[in-house]
Amino acid sequence: MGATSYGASERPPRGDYSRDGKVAADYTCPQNYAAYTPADHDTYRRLYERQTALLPGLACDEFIAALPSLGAKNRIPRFEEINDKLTPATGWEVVAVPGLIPEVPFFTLLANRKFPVTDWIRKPEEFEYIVEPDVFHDLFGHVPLLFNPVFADHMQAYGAGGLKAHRLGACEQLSRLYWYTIEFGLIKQTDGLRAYGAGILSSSGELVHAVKSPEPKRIALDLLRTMRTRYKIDSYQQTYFVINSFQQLFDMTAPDFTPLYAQLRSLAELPADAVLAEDVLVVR
Ligand code: HBI
Ligand code: FE
Repeated sequence: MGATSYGASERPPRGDYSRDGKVAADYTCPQNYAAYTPADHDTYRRLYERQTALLPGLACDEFIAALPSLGAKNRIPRFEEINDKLTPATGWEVVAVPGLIPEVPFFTLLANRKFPVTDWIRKPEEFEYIVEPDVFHDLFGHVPLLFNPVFADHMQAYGAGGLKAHRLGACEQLSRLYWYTIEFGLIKQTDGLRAYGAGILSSSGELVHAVKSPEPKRIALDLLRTMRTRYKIDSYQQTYFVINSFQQLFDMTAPDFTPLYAQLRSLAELPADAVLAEDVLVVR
């Protein structure tokens, strides 16, 4: 492959990676707060307002409980304002990056409890959909659950696991686990299915689709099954994987994955809409 991979695609990412020499070796940079226009702050306000109206009955309880810790609703928050609360809570720190960054720097930041947040925001005409993560996706989608101690520990373990996967040449498999949990995961609550994945929680259309639509398959999370399953980056998921709790996700992913990567080498990859006889289907 050769080309640095940025998330799920090889094309050079959007964003200014030079920043007049202010991008550090670990890809972090100062949040360019002065660069935000009134339209940028208004885009954030409108996205935040629309998304929070959708959350009841669709977002998991832990997310709804933690969201107010994100702070400002009617403007893009300053990252240090969030860190004033986040770091004492779970030791995590939001750090600004110019956009998608290569896998090893990404995993290294997570392993050190630093969550990379793209600091630019989509243009008003991209209000409905944007392919690459912007500040709204990263802050609104990912940061609230970093206030949850069990999820925060899982994210740090994921980063450490990512560095090991890189050494073993298993990043593609592990990125599927990331995709189907941290980005597009569902959780079963006593009062029904809810979303915890950032890609779902930050999308108006997919939040309803993932939790309520009869179309997609919903399968109990199984590490081998999930890491075999390819995903799409520019359409709603055809399959969602479901956990019973964050503790279950943490416990399932705590052991060393080396034996799993060995098993995966003899198991065929699966299309995003595959259904296997052994799948434990979850009903809405
Ligand atoms: N970079 N900034 C940023 N944010 C991500 O979510 C991200 C990334 N680089 C790589 C990546 N995600 C995925 O490929 C992970 O599976 C590694
Ligand atoms: Fe994301």
